[in-house]
Amino acid sequence: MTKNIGFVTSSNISLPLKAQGSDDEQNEFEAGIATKTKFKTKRPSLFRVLLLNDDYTPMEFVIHILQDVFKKQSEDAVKIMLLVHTNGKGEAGVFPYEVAETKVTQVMDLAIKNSHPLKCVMEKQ
Ligand code: TYC
Repeated sequence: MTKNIGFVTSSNISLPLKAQGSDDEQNEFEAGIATKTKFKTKRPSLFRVLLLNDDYTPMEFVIHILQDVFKKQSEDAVKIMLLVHTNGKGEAGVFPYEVAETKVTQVMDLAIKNSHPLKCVMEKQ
């Protein structure tokens, strides 16, 4: 489909410029009216990935998870682990749905493989 987004002017002639657009704009194009489409773009929803505290998972394992899965620097990983330990839960990161889902799966797989009860969940921000 074509739409008019302006005019090319050369001395005394004006030509409509062609671009993608709606039927209305096609008609406007044919009528020689300048229009411009504003395409609506939706930002993807974000999801918080949370680690939950428990009494048995070693602190070192949680720090390792935060570094390996969530790419945290060691000092940040220690801080987050201690926040989870103290408050019961804490944010490991914020991601689009599919990335968050992958991180949760990675954490749960590693926890199970290492026989730790560590839980990881995601929630819409
Ligand atoms: N509470 C655990 C301990 O004292 C440490 C821990 C921290 C476990 C964070 C889980 O998500 C967690 N060993």
